[in-house]
Amino acid sequence: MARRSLLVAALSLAASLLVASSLVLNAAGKPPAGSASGVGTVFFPNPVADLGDETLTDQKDADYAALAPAYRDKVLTNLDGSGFLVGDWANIVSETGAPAYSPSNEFRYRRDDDRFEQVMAYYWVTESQKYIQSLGFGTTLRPVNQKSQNVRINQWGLDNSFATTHKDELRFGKGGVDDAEDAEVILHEYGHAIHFSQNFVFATEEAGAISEGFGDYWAVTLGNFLAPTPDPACVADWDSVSYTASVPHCLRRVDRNLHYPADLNGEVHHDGQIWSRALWDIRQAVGHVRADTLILEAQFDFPGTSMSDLAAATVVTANRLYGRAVANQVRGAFVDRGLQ
Ligand SMILES: [Ca+2]
Ligand SMILES: [Ca+2]
Ligand SMILES: [Ca+2]
Ligand SMILES: [Zn+2]
Repeated sequence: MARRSLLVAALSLAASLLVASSLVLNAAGKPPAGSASGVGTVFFPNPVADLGDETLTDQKDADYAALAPAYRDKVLTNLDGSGFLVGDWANIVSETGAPAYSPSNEFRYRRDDDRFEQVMAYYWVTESQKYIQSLGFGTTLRPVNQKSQNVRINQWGLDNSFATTHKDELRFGKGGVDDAEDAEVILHEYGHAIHFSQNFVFATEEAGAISEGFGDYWAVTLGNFLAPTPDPACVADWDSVSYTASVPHCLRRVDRNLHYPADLNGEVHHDGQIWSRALWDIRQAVGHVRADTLILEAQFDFPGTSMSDLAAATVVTANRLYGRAVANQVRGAFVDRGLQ
């Protein structure tokens, strides 16, 4: 046994030397950022939507048999080559469990291992930024949150993930289903990070509602681009099994028939559903590439006034980017909500 484990150790040392020597070192002797790809096991976007099974429950973070088909291996890109989940577009820190570490960049864990959520956060944050850049942001258009986003996973008992400007950090808690086990929760929070990076001013309740609505929309637009599911308008199908009784389980939806201003009730997440429905209708009308480009472009430097103000700015942006026909479709979606 001892001889065999020595052999294994020697082989793995040789393998890691091989990996190290294949990296091009820069002047500081460190591998260049974004030099490495790897593989990680993730939910895509979450087990309830992926498997179409509304009976799945948290079961105290157990890795039970019905979840097995929901684990998918995906390529992790833009890693910095350190062996940690750190790279061009995401920097993952965890206060629960060990930090995921793999010199060969293989991050295969299940949900009962706290490192699984770290992989989820790295994958979905990185894919968000890659998608944004694929639309032209950072090349033909201004960059949007084009940096390594800090993410912290902690033991916080409340079921409430949040983005904070103070530390420019996304945080994911562990109430009910661990928040970062649902890609749509990660994407929602990344939506707030997008707003922070765009100098979006959170001056009013309506500005807060727009940000919540945009976060829900971001969860749905990117979730359904990468990982389409049969009920695309349902947000956080998996996280919400812990706190919703009715089926389908959804934290919120982006296709509710709410109107401005009659349906405003002063709660930002609720009111945000007016905004997210408008964005969803724009996406249905003009497709996700044009919708996401014009929506992101219109949000820069929003002074935090009202939903109708940002709706008007979005129509103007649509006209500038794509012409009158698309602008009229965008206006129509806002007219349907009472926002134009
Ligand atoms: Ca977990
Ligand atoms: Ca949760
Ligand atoms: Ca969903
Ligand atoms: Zn939010």
